[in-house]
Amino acid sequence: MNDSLSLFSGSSTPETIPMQDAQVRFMQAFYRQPLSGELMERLLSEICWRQETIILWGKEHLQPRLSAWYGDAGSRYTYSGVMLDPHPWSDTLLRIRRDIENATGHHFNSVLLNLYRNEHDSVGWHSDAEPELSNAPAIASLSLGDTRMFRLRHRKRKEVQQVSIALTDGSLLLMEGTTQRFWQHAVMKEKDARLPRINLTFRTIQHQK
Ligand SMILES: O=C(O)CCC(=O)C(=O)O
Ligand SMILES: [Mn+2]
Repeated sequence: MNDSLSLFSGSSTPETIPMQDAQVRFMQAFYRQPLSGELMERLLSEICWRQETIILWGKEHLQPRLSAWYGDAGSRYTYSGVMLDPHPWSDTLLRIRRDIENATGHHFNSVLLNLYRNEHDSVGWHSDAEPELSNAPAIASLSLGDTRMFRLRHRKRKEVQQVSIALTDGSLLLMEGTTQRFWQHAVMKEKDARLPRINLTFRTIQHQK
């Protein structure tokens, strides 16, 4: 098994994470306290959080986290058998989207939010490669609240070292180009206690119905 590579940075300017077959940039201090804390509080109370049931190998499971989908009307999204019609943008989400669009130069028409309530919540290995996204999607991932480790592994080349990035409060991770095609990512359960964390992944749905 590969040792994972940990990358930490105190930088508020984007740094490129050196990875083969992937284009990943990270900005640790995209938002700082107290603004990041205010945004977290607003999202905790404003968002229509739900625990979805997903179907894996024909069996129903409760997702080990809460989630919600917001975006332009018509940006319907299917995720592990869950069909999500978006809620309309809130003022808080529009403000965050504007800041992220200004920083990245990408336009996003939807956002998937995840709430990890404690150390037991997680997301398993996957790529954001649903048919509604383009072949080379840009995905901007904002983290608020407690730090969780974001792990990446190459889908085909086992000899390529895994990457672990500590997604701290206020940090922004941008995945572009071939990242989803060649790499999977996950946020594992933790052994030690964790406070709530919200993650927002801004995406562009291609085929609007
Ligand atoms: O929580 C995270 O940092 C990642 C979430 C994620 O990968 C997803 O929602 O597709
Ligand atoms: Mn993902």
